[in-house]
Amino acid sequence: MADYQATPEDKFTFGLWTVSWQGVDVFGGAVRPPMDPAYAVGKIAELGAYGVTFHDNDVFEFDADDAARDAAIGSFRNAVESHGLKVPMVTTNLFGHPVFKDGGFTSNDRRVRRFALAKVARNIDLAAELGAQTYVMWGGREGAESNFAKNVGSALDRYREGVNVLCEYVREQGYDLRFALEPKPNEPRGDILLPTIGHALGFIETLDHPEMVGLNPETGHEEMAGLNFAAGIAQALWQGKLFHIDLNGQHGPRFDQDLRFGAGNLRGAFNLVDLLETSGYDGPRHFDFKPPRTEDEEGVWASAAAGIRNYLILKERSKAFRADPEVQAALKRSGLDELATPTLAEGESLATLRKESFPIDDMATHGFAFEQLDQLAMDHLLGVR
Ligand SMILES: [Mn+2]
Repeated sequence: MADYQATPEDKFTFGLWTVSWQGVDVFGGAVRPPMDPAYAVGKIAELGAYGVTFHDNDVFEFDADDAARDAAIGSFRNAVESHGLKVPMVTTNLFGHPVFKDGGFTSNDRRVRRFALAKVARNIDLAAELGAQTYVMWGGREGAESNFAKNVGSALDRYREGVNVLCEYVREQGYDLRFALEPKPNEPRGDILLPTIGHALGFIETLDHPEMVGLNPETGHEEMAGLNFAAGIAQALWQGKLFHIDLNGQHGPRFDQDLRFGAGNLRGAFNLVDLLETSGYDGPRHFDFKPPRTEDEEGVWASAAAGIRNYLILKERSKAFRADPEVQAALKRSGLDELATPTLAEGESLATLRKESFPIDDMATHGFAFEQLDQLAMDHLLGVR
């Protein structure tokens, strides 16, 4: 049995907020003590990770003065450097403090919107200083509980204004940084703006610099909306917009479970790893999960290690699936290569098709053998082939 040990080349990264989550939820308080960021960085490095990511207020308090902020960043930075980790992505907490109760970029209170943009800009400077290339925007509070509370058109105008202003700032500063929007349908708001991959892709095309903005989709967020995550990721890749990805586990449409990657929808996880590993995606494999409140610190690290382990197992299963001659024959029988062939040949037009005589009976009775193909995938996933 392989040991599924990660190396930095696997590009696994962890949010600082994942392993240091104290378990505060809507029904209960903290179940675990605070975790020093520098300590968390060391433990993440031990897992064989490539890097660590953070929200500004994972490292320093919302109301930290300059001296406290600098000291906290210095301690975090020392830990990152001494363990040879990277900081490929940084993000902003625009959801925790009461001022953000109606959102950051789209709060009905203009003062809050102005404050939010200033907060992000300051943290973008830090992200650039630490060498991050992706800046994630999760607008968890950008939304409403009731429709009359928010004019969606105006809110999207303000969202776009905010992203445009920040893109302009990055260009002015000459930072090598792209933005990645993270869709989520609900929670903490009743309804969140840009709720799915598709909504966010549509929004990006309206920006001043759409080339600077892509996506950071999260497994659980798409599955909360009842969507097929791997299929959404495939479209994001097709549009050149998969800038980053949040891996975790979810059991269908319900509250955001943030389970370790591989828990919940295992078939979906297999489809996703197979897609990422065969698509040429070379960005971080970023874990954004919450070790359940039942776990002590040992359980936290077991949960973190298991996400990596599950990814590597599924990667191995995907390789075996793709290398199996029976699978290759099944893919051909199912017409995958034919789908990759343009519908019209060079020089043909609709007029060609309108003159063509089609074998309707044969087309109607032709079976696609998708079930045989899918069972081969199941056999590989279950390890019986
Ligand atoms: Mn989540």
